[in-house]
Amino acid sequence: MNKPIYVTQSVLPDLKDFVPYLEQIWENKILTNGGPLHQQLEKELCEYLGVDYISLFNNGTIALITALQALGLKEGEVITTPYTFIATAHAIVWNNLTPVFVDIDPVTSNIDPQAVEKAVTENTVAILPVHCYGIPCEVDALQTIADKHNLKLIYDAAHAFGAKYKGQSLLSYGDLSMVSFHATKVFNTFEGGAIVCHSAEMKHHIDQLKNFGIVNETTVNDVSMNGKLSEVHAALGLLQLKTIDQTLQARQKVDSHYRELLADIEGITCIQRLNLDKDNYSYFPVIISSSFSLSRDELFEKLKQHNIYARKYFYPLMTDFNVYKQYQSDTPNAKQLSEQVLCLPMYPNLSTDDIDNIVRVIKG
Ligand code: T4K
Repeated sequence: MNKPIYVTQSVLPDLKDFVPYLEQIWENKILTNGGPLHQQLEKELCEYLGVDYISLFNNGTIALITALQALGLKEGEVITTPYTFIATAHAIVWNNLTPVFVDIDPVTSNIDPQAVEKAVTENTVAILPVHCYGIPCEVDALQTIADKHNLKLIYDAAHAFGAKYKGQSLLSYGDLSMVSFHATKVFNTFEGGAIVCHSAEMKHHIDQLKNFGIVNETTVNDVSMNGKLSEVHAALGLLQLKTIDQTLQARQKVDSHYRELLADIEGITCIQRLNLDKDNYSYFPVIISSSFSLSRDELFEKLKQHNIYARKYFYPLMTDFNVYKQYQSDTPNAKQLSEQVLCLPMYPNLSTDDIDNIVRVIKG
């Protein structure tokens, strides 16, 4: 491969289409603090996603930290998955809460509700599942457990923008959902993120929390973050939203082309994206099992030699990072998947020729 192919490539609109937005910002002199473009993006996202309330953030991590704070979780255990990006666990610990890592369902790669149920103790205050790769968690089973034990349910839906499940946005489940608009995500605002919630009161509370906890000039109710999204980022979001459906269609083509070419390779399994009403094709994870001629790590290196930069999302497991070793638990499914998974390049502009070449290298 002459040019490097990375695991993803950010989607960007035509620069000339962005200029009028910048001119508007330069004219208004409103750069942040919930300006007109920020408000417009919140409105358009609610319409596009079919959700009632959304609060924009400067990134998904601050949004997730704030989501836990917004639910008043001050101490106790939060049950979560070890098979995720480090930010999921960081959000728990930033809130002085204790992460409890339980195993995943090896088919969906998401937290196993039975393992969650078993891990509930009198100290449990919340469940924090991840819709890994944009594949839905078992939302009904998790909600039942949360209701039964009076727990908060917060979804890390960083990968789930645009996905629909059981007739509604995947972001609409649980008490709160966080989504990421990072450069590497399906919908990006360079950096950015949001919390989806279900009442005007909660949105108001979250909006105060993302603005230092300020209520008015003389009152501050909480010790919280500056989580605001700037007008420039909001402007980009408005522009990206215009082409999001084309973006998703292009991703779908990449996904099906890969599946067609990889179908008959012994030892390589594409993770199934089951039961979605609308998929966003966030990632293209494959499992490299022992019947393949190379190990996962050998294939990773071989692809690299051909200038193809796949990624081991999510290896190491959270509990194998030094900072989380103290929370070690027995999660054999998560361990196995993290040792076998490889996310192949997946982005709308990945050409059919590039996919053919990637698969040719895999086939060796
Ligand atoms: N929860 C979950 C489950 C998450 O996956 C994430 C983020 C979060 C929470 C937190 O949300 P944010 O706070 O990020 O909004 C990336 C991303 O930085 C991170 O957002 C993402 N998950 C994670 C899974 O992946 P890296 O360290 O792998 O990214 P990096 O810089 O190696 O980029 C990968 C490839 O993407 C590059 O090789 C090329 C391409 N790329 C990257 C950047 C930064 C672009 O095309 N343009 C770019 O601007 O973490």
